Amino acid sequence: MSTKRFVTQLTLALVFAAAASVGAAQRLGGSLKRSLGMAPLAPKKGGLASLYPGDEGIERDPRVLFVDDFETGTPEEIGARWGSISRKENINLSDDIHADSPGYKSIHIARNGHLYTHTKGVDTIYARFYVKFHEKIGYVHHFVHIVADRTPTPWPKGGAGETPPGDAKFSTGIEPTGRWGKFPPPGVWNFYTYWHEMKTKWGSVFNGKQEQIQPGRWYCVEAMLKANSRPDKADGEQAFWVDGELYGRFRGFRWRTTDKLKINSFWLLFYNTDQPARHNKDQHPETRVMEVWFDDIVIATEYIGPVYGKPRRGKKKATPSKSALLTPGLLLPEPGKPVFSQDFEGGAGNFKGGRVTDGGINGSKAFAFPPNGVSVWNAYSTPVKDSTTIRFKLKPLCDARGMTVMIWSKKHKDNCRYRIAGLKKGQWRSVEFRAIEARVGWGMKGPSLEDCVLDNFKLFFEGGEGDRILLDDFEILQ
Ligand SMILES: [Ca+2]
Repeated sequence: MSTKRFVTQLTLALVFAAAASVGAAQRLGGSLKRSLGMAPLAPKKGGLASLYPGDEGIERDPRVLFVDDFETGTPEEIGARWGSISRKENINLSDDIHADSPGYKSIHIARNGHLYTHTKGVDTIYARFYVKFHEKIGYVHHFVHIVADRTPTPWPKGGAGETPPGDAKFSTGIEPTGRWGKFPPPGVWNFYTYWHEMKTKWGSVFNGKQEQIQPGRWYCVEAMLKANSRPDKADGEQAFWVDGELYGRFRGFRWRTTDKLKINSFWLLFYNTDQPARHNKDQHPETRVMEVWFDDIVIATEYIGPVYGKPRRGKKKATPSKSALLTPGLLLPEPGKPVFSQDFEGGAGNFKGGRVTDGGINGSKAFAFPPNGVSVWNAYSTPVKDSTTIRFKLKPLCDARGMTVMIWSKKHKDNCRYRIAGLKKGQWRSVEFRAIEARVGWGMKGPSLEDCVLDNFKLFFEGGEGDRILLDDFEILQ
């Protein structure tokens, strides 16, 4: 067994699990050798960057989705426009820049941290970034990711060791790997990929050209992810370049089962644990300095290539982009009109399994229910669309941390489930999710509520006989 990996993140705490066999690592699609004989993915004279010397004005090209050169704002302001920053205390601006830098500053991350953002949803994405590892870098656990997420949230979601449903998510990481000690740190580049047809639940590895990454040297890295053109066609791809040279191209993927699933998220991640040192048999992990610099990020629908030439006046400052999630309705339709609401002020209505009590939100009434749950039937009926949203508030009066939502689907003749984690005794928690996030099966691996009718709802939890949870402000939005 070896270290491969993926990411789970609950709110801002990174929680990783790891494992997957080397033997299981797949190498799908054409080999690098074969791919070099094919029509080039990138034009000879360079990509979009060659049209904008020094990247000047590249953010105004209609093919460009997102730009940040880290010349504007504090880490906090950068995090606000990206949508999510973690371990802000580990992130600062630096005057360490690459030789072709059209600006003055880069962003520096020590130990652990991330910036996470969203672009409008597309079928093909290219993400170019400059990166430098500290001269004393060790082995890195997780690195930069591109994600297609049907129901995007500002923060990265969990997913370690879980095969994502084909209509909900796929992702690929461009990461340095020591390949189990074969290369000194940080190793060589590879793709680390999660999608519904991966062969192990720990994702799949795709190796490109095995060229040692030199610590202390700046590189221009670009990763491409192209969705399959039709749900039944295995013509998806991924590829990556280092300093403008194609290092790996992999084809033949059926990344998704619906074209409603678009590529829309970019995760500038630097995640470290002591695990990769163990897996790569690093004899001196204590001497390692886990620090990285990034700069000149451009995300587009076409090949970008390294910075080309100089800006007109020697240096420039881009107008940095902001997360597409900050524009309501751009990535996912906003929740529609309420079709049902219940605040328990006038009694329990159709809610069964518990009783109305005091202790609701702001001195109001709430509904207290035991472990075997609360359910509601014959109170509403609405066809499930992408916008269909379920909202409510919960407060455990006991030690229950998690809760399961169960919704019966006539179409699937089965229950769809949705899990709520991280509840805290005595604290109200607002829950909101899309009906299409609920899926058949205990592991939520089956079909979702898409195209079903939402007309019932049940909530239950594990606990003792006297345990109660309060429910308030229940709402279904179209
Ligand atoms: Ca810069």
